[in-house]
Amino acid sequence: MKLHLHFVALSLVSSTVLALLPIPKLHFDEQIIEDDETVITCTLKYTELLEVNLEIKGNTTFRDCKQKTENQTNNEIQTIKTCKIDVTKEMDQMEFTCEAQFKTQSKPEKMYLQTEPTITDCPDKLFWVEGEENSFHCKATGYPTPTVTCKKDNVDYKEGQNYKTFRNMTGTYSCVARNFDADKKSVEVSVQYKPKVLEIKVNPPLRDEGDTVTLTCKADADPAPTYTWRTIQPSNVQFSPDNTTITIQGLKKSHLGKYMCTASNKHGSHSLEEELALAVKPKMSNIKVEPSMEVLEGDNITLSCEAKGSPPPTLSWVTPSLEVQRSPDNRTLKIWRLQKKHIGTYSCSAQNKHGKDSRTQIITLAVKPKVLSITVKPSTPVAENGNLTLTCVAEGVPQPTYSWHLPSSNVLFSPDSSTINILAVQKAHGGNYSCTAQNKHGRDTMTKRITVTGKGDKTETSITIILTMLMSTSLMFYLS
Ligand SMILES: *[C@@H]1O[C@H](CO)[C@@H](O)[C@H](O)[C@H]1NC(C)=O
Ligand SMILES: *[C@@H]1O[C@H](CO)[C@@H](O)[C@H](O)[C@H]1NC(C)=O
Ligand SMILES: *[C@@H]1O[C@H](CO)[C@@H](O)[C@H](O)[C@H]1NC(C)=O
Ligand SMILES: *[C@@H]1O[C@H](CO)[C@@H](O)[C@H](O)[C@H]1NC(C)=O
Ligand SMILES: *[C@@H]1O[C@H](CO)[C@@H](O)[C@H](O)[C@H]1NC(C)=O
Ligand SMILES: *[C@@H]1O[C@H](CO)[C@@H](O)[C@H](O)[C@H]1NC(C)=O
Ligand SMILES: *[C@@H]1O[C@H](CO)[C@@H](O)[C@H](O)[C@H]1NC(C)=O
Ligand SMILES: CC(=O)N[C@H]1CO[C@H](CO)[C@@H](O)[C@@H]1O
Repeated sequence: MKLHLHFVALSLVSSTVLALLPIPKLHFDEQIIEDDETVITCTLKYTELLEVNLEIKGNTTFRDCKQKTENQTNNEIQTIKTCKIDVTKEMDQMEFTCEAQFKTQSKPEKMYLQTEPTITDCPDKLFWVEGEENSFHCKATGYPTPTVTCKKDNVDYKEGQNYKTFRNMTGTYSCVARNFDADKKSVEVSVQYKPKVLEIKVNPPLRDEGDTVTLTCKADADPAPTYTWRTIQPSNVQFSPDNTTITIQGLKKSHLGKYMCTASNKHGSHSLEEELALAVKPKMSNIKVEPSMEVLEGDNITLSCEAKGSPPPTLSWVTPSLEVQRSPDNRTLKIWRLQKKHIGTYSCSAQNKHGKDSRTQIITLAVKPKVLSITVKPSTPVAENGNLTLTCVAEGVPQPTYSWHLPSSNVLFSPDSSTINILAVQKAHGGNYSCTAQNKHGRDTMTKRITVTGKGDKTETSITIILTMLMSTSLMFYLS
């Protein structure tokens, strides 16, 4: 039982091996005759070319042994070995074998030793140009082949890969070659870029004819750019040694216009244009009112507003009522048939990009004079030699002025002439006193009749003018 099992196992091995390894086969000549020579042939068929050495073995002497290999049509390769023997009587049933000695060989493979990375070819400094594609050229030796990565600000850049360059890539990178070990090197990258003109600064910000004006061009570039200008009057402007600034002494109208600054470096150039214009804050003169700022209802008036400045300021009005007529340029404002709602404060503002100025004007309602009363103290009739005061009260806007028509000129006037004083009234002072109040809008008159009565004699009157100054001399004037 045990033996049987062993046999099965062996046959299993043998059949597996058979599939893998070819077994040579021995052939004898068809007729083998005593004392003659015969050829023993060994063949080996296989699907692949094997380096094989066939050896025919038996207890005799072989001669003329030959081995050849030929390709069969069915893709088999056949190796044939033939040997000759001289047949003797004793050879009957002699056993022969054919032994195949194979020699097979793998493809040649190199043996690699594990070696730590060493950065070999890695420049200390790299100069890149913005917008282009660039890579770190950091080669390293080592086995397994190390990966090389350069890092800045937590961003990794792989060796050999191209990256679009931005100026923020300028800086120090730590390049690491890594397999089972690591090698480090720091690489300085500086990114250059073509110029960009950021601004042309005009100084002073506010400028008028005659001023000294500078235009300064500011550009960002690496390497630093050179500057050139296209100017209005090249003969009349001075360039700074580095061409960043041009100076105009005594600004004239002919200097005004467009100036262009160009900044260039080896990577390109960029230009910016700036308009040189006068720049003057608005300055206004007072609002003019025609014919008058005191108005009567129904009047037609015109308000006008003037402002200087550069660029020419735009004008705007704030009015008590919207029922006004503006000129298209807002310089004048007309009010037709003025009403009470038009009374109030008018303001005109002038504005340009450099500033603002404004003026206000109050429009008041004018009132024609009206004499309200002439009061007499003491009351009439007036006794001779007594003192007499007449006061004229009138209304009107503007305040009216007073004038009198008197029976006698021997009176004293108050400074505004509204009051007259007579000291020691005489008969001649009797008569009609007319007070006239007047302003530019009109006049009004009221008359008061004064009767002087004598002491005892009712018809005779003597007049004494007492020249005593009752009031301060500076406030009074005396009419003789
Ligand atoms: C058989 O063919 C293979 C390729 O098919 C060739 O390399 C080899 O030399 C040939 N051998 C002979 C003996 O012709
Ligand atoms: C660098 O600048 C580019 C473009 O402006 C931007 O896309 C990128 O995120 C920036 N990189 C870093 C690390 O700041
Ligand atoms: C300044 O500009 C002029 C032309 O505008 C040019 O000829 C000159 O070389 C420039 N100078 C410098 C220092 O860039
Ligand atoms: C104002 O103008 C109107 C129209 O022109 C006219 O009829 C009116 O008489 C004018 N008023 C005054 C007070 O001038
Ligand atoms: C005139 O003034 C008004 C406001 O008061 C403003 O809206 C308008 O733009 C001004 N017109 C001009 C030509 O400045
Ligand atoms: C009149 O006024 C004068 C000066 O003030 C005064 O001296 C005199 O007494 C007055 N006469 C009368 C009658 O009041
Ligand atoms: C004074 O006025 C009255 C009427 O207003 C008049 O009758 C009289 O004649 C006038 N007297 C004088 C002296 O003018
Ligand atoms: C193993 C074997 O058979 N050996 C024989 C080989 O042949 C010689 C003579 O030719 C014999 O003596 C051996 O016994």
